[in-house]
Amino acid sequence: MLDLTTTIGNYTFANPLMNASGVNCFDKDELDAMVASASGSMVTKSATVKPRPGNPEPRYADLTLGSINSMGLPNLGIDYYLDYVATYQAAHPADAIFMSIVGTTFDDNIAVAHRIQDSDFAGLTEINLSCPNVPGEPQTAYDPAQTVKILDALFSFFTKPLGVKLPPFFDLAQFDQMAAILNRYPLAFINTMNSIGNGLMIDAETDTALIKPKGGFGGIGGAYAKPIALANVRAFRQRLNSNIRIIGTGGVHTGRDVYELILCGADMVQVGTALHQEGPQIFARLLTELQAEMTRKGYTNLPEFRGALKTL
Ligand code: RRO
Repeated sequence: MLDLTTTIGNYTFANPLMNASGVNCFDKDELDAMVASASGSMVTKSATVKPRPGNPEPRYADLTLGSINSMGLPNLGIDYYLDYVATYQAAHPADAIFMSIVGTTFDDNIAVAHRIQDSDFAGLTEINLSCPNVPGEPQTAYDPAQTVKILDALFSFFTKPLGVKLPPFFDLAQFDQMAAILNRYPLAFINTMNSIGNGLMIDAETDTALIKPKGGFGGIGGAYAKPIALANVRAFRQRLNSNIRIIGTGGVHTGRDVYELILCGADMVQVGTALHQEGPQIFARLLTELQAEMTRKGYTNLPEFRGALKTL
């Protein structure tokens, strides 16, 4: 029997798989489908203080090797998700889940975090510092000073387990700089990475951008993202304090993809584009494939190969 359990802080999960925020987690029906799936946990859609309709459609497109989206943070508001997780916790007291929160301003980030702090939510909170799709708003974590300002403010009052969702970084100096900042805080985890912001895809017949918002610019996910996600997980694992866990997200379509993110140092693994395309039954397939890969390599649990990437 293989042991797929994994931990973040004091929480243990039956397996490392979960959805990426934004996929299959908008409302009760989608979240209930996650509960019914083989995933080890789940996260709710990034929630703002008030509900938001998001950007005009079309705002998502499937691509040959992934997806492009500019959803624009459509969500039902923090109260909706707090209600959902309260009901969930009452029914599943032993099973931890994640709530994702986000603000489009500094004050809103703090306000929405206060709502979680003041609630009975007993799971893990992920603050999204990397939404690429709100017109006029930069991705917070690309601004080190703003990141410090938000984390300073959050940790002045937030006492529940907290992690940050990061955008992809591309330069080793950026990894050094961001890891040095993150290591200053009692973070339970980081989640790397969000979609690759502000890509552009064009319809070959009509020469038109595939999605409507922001002149066609949107976040790229799926197979396009995998090598960048592997590098981000690896680079942060090499730089972060060992007690900061890593959720690896980007380009997971097979059990081998899950295995490789763990090989780079991931403690949990999220599925975005492929979950959107295949539905929550993907988790059972990924678990079967992950177990087959572990058996092929002679491993019986995740710590045996976590971070064990070989280099030449
Ligand atoms: O809602 C979105 O447009 C969105 C968000 Br908040 C995010 O963090 N990442 C993404 O690809 N889309």
